[in-house]
Amino acid sequence: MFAQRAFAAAVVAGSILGASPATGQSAGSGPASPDDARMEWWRDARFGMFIHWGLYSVPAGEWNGQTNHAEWIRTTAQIPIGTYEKFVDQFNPVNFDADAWAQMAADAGMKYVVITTKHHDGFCLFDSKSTDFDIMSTPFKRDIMKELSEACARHGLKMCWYHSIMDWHHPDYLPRRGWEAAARPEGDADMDRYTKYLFSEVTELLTNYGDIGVMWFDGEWESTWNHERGEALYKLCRSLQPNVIVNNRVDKGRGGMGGMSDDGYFGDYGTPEQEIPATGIPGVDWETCMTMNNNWGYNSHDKNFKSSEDLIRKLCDIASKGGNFLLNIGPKADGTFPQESIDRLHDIGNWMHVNGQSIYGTTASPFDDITWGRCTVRAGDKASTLYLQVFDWPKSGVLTLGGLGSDITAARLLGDEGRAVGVEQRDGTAYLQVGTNRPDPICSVVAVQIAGRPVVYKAPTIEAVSTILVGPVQASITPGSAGLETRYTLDGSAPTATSPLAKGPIAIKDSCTLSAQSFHGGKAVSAVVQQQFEKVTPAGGVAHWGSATGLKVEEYAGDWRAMPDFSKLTPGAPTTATGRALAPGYGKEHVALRYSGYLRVPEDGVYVFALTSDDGSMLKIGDQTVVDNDGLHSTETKTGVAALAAGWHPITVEWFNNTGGAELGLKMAPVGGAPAPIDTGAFRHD
Ligand code: FHN
Repeated sequence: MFAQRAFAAAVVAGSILGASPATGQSAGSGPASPDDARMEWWRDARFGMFIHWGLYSVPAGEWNGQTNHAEWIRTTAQIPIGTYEKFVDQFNPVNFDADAWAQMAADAGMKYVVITTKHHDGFCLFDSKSTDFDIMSTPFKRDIMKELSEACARHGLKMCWYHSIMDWHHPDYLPRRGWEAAARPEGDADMDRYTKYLFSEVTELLTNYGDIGVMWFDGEWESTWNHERGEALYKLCRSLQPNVIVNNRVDKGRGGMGGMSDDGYFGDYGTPEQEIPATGIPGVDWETCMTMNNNWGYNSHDKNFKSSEDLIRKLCDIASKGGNFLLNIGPKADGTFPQESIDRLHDIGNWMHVNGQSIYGTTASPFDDITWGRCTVRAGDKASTLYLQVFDWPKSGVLTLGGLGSDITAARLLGDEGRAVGVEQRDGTAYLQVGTNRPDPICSVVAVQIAGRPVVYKAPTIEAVSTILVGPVQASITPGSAGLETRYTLDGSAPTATSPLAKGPIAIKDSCTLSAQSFHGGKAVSAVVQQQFEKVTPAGGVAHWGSATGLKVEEYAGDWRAMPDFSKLTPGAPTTATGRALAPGYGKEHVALRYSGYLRVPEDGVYVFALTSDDGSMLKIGDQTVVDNDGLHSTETKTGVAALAAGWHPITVEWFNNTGGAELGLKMAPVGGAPAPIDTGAFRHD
């Protein structure tokens, strides 16, 4: 057994219940949006290397004849902790060469490296003062993080740390894995004590290895980690290195593998995993992390590597949506990269050497409907460059770009010695004479210079906090592109060149159809977009609303994958929920709760309700299902609106937890406001 050492105390917040609301400003960030100066290098970088390396590289995915394991092998193969610890004596990466790794990352065009300083198995790849379960207990006895951080500095790469909050080795971490609960009883395990240990490790990582670019947290999804601890950890990182960037997995706001955070949670960017958002997410920083094959950690049997073409086009796709690409390597136990990874890094590097300027420092495409490839932008007030990343080269030799209102001043290929490209523009479409010979079979880039910032013929978007209204609501119309005029009508007719200009919020006072369209030079240049608004009568309250404060809670035992029909079940003895939040505050599994009673609505209006849960949940007010957040999922928030008159309204909140994380929270606000937890005084039951 490896000793955990006494360490400096760190402030740790308390309970799971009563998560205090924070006022978010944009998804993926805490109460204060990330500042541009701190994010600048990361936004410019666009491309980084992820490295998953540790004791799990020794078995290389194989155990007892099974070959489908990887970095999770201690859990997926149910390896007892004492058996797993024996890998420490076998981990001796004699071929590890930090400079070779850094060189391969730099040659591939990557600008930062994120490595697992500690994965879920708890083993530290650095010389930790807080535990002996670290690299110094192996035959290797060298601080790999020290060597790699110095090599990254030599090669102009930002060193970044992955660090797992979840820890299957530390005696104080909870919950235990279900399969080993008997062999590893909880004893006096204490998550506050574990959190201090975690904070001491992070303090070492942000003190002893120079400037660190990103703290990449992971394993935040279990119920023992909460918003208060996430906030404290985020603030610890920033206090140690004010310029460090911290991903959103430090806190509890991440909604599943889609990776983006709800407002009000900490973390400077969203972390979609193994997926690329369908569209760009304007104003939000995000990074897709992805494996080259099927596994993060090394699996010697996993030969299902993505092609270099696929990886290069994914890089273009991600950059064209304004995101970063964190591409993973799973090194072998001897310290070398798999040859398949080396080959792909080499191919990507060759492409980046010619076309990297279409990735670095660019922003998302202003076009929605490019079919032949992708586009990135380097925008400036006086002039901008559109990088047309062409996957499907036109057989005709003429590349067509529709919906461009800007004047093109020049165009050239990034390959083929920068060959100039002839251009014609007619009625918002550009015809680029690229010729039939494409410079690169995977993706050829055409750099198109335009005057000023891009003007693109896109339809405007209509936004409103609610499309049902009791009193006036505000609608806003966002132009489809800078440089366009946006005109609107309220009678359902198509706007004309003399219709009102959309210059700010539009007050909607009655049922109507709002129509909007883009104009350029007095001509309509986009489709008409419309939104119906309906003035409704708010649902009346009830004459009897119960005398006891709080909601009645009935608990049911069962194994569900979706919300059960409670009318067919028998509950345990009812209790009362009086906490500010509805969080059940326990990690019970195979359980359902049904909260019932009455909700006080202060005045007539439309209200938004935000229901957060792991697993499924449902909110009903009166006979209306206001939020349906049902299903087996990690922490997710869904919202719904209801038009309610002042008074008391019947309310039920249903929730179930299958296994793993358990979470339930309900917030509300008048539409347009930030939903906040509901005070107990607003709940009554019979
Ligand atoms: O459980 C981990 C997994 O092993 C890997 O580290 C990925 C990388 O983002 N993160 C977690 C799964 O979401």
